[in-house]
Amino acid sequence: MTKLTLAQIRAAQTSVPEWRRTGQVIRRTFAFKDFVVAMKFVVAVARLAERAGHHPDIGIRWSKVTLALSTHDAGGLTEKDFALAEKFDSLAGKF
Ligand code: H2B
Repeated sequence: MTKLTLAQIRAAQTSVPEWRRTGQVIRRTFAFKDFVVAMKFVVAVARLAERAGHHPDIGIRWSKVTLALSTHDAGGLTEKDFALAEKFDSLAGKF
């Protein structure tokens, strides 16, 4: 996986507008009804991440889950991060 250029990152960001970028990391906070639903989402995120072989950093604060993506192996953002961000967006719609 090769690191995306800034122009490529900006183009990729248009497909995941709810994700905010800070440097070489993209992040989105998802809000749920309560802690139990948030945890169910986290388990589904874990399954998806294992299948993809790519794993987000996960922050849990009661009913809110923050996912952060970056490709450590490449030292920056890659297509993998944006592909996974899109999958997490559609996954969240099911909760
Ligand atoms: N997840 C993320 N977010 N970045 C990586 O660089 C990464 C990963 N590398 N999951 C993977 C695992 C790698 O270490 C293994 C060997 O596939």
